[in-house]
Amino acid sequence: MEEAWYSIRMRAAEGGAHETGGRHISGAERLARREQLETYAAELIQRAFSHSRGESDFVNISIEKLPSSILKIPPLALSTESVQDEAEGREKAGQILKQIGVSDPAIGKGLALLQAAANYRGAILIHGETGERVDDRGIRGVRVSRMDWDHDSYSKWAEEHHHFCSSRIAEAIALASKVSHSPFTLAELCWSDDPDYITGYVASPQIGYKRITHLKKVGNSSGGRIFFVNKDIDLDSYIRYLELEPVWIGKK
Ligand code: WAQ
Ligand code: MG
Repeated sequence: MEEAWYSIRMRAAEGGAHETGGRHISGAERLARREQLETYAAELIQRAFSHSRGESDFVNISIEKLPSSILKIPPLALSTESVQDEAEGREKAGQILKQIGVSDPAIGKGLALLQAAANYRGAILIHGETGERVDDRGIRGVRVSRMDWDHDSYSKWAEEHHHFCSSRIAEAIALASKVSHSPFTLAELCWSDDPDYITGYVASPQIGYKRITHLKKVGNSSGGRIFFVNKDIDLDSYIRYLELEPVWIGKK
């Protein structure tokens, strides 16, 4: 019998659980073998309690066994745009999104939403043409889950990209690669909600994972993710893919 894979996820908040109004502190998702679960759970607990956004007093860890066949998709290609400050960075992000085909109103809306977002644990989905929000998840957003790097592929990738080997970057590329793989995604815009991390990115199938060195000021706890979707979107199947479809990132 083939050995099973499990999805293990963590979400942590301060001031109570997310669902009772707690402030989102940290979250993470991994795929693991049965014998790795204890180690991963310990790492995730450690992460929940040592975060720059605050002191968690609610932590939820969930584990689910997955079906045996798991889709494998390649990582987006990485590149970096160096900018002087967040004004230049946001201008640059806007230019890149426009080039991908996102409309001016949708770009404006996306930037404004992220600037004001301080407590989302998931992404905000907006229409790439009208700029209207298309999901109904309120301040929770849509959490992309059940993805991880294939271990051998990650080791190779890390050798080729040794300046970029942090777990933060690895996780962001995994997420962006899964999101971009959907035909309903036009582009993604992200910067962290962690006050000490100011580099963000724009991603799409055509431009890959494009890092932008400043998208906010140090000390600012606003941030999040915007998925710009195209006009053919089937919302239910898109959200089902993002939340539920297990995906490995790596070379086939
Ligand atoms: N699904 C949907 N949205 C998510 C997920 C997820 N699995 N994980 C995080 N988010 C949203 C949520 O609103 C978070 O508050 C926000 O994104 C930021 O998450 O140098 O560190 O983990 O190349 O703080 C990108 C640049 C760093 C890395 C992004 O995001 C680089 C980052 P964080
Ligand atoms: Mg964060």
